[in-house]
Amino acid sequence: MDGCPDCRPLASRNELEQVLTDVLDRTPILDLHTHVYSADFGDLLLWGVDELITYHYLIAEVCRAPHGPTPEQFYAMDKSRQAECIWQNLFVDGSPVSEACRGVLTTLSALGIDVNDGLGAARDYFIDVTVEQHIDRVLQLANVEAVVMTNDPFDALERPVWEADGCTDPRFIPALRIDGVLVFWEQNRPILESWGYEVSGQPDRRTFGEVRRFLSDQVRCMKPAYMAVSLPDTFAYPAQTPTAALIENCVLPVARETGTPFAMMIGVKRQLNPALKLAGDGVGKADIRAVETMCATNPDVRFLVTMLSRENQHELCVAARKLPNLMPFGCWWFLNDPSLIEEITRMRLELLGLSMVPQHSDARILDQLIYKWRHSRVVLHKVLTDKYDDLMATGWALTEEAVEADVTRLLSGNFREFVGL
Ligand code: FIX
Ligand code: ZN
Repeated sequence: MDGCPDCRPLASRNELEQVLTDVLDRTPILDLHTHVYSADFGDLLLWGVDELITYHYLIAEVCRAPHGPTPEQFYAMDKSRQAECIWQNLFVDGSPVSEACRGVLTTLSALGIDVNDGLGAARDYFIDVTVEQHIDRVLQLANVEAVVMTNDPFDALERPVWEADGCTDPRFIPALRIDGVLVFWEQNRPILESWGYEVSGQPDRRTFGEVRRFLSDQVRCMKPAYMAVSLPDTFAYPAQTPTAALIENCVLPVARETGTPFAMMIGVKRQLNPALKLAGDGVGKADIRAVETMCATNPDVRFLVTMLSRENQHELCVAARKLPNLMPFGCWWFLNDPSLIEEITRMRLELLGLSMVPQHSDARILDQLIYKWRHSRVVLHKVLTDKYDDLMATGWALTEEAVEADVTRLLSGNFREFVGL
């Protein structure tokens, strides 16, 4: 270890804290689930201050404000007026202490905007900014080397992009989103038929073959890191449902044949309040047996799983201890808050060590990558400091080199290795 500064054991908690700050800041992230797009996808890529402020998390919050609008009143406004309404109700009429409000401020500050100068000043910043410049600046400020998109083959705005040159920016990695088949089968089956896939109403052997052909065609076209679906809290597997039948007869065979992992995001209580539209979904505790059974009976398929309910987190960790083809990931949606990220990350490190992916951003607006990762890095720092301090207390010689290797695994390496990137 002589002469190698990174190989010398760290001498104290103070030194550990400094090393962790430095390593977490400089280690680039591969963000494994987002709703952002490369510039190839045009208006599908949301960016800028009005999009940032009208994020659906803040729509739900403004409709609770003492003098806030009803959902109907809010959605009757144009985007600019919506942003002003949110700014007035959540940032002026009260302190913006919620995670989603704080995120707006973290992002604007990082861009060099004085958040005390109001919405107008923030808008002025964006007047001369191009989307290409902003992509470069946001990824650099967030230290994100690549993001995985959410690519829906049924999205009318996306399809022309894939029929042309597809995604040309290697920093944006495709993911094939298949809710359109697994969750909205009845609605989309006629569309599949119109594209030349002979799919009947009831999923039967012929239909399964044609759905497999559709999925394989999409995998060939997009070259996705994984196939993904968001499933309700009531999801059951195995089960006598179209979703379970399509997973068993179509998704899993294609995952096996193409070597494409399957990502499940489980626990949404869809449209708890339909008036809130995209902001109207809730959360429910799901049945971990669906995950356990699917992973246990398909050991040759790799599964990325995140669950929306806080109450599912411990059993997901225990299931992952038993099933090496199960990779838990992220603190999703209503769990993406410092107190819950801390609880879940501590639990995962204690039960799974480094064999998990602690976080994803789920960013819907490009700018959010800045705050979602700055906030998560702070919590990761807090948890890793305690865990490494406990390790050092045993006499273990912890080096900066080891910390670097661990943090790289957590922020990109585990995902890359699991999906074969
Ligand atoms: O299904 C999903 O990908 C969810 O993440 C989204 O539907 C959700 O609206 C979201 O953005 C949560 O953060
Ligand atoms: Zn998402």
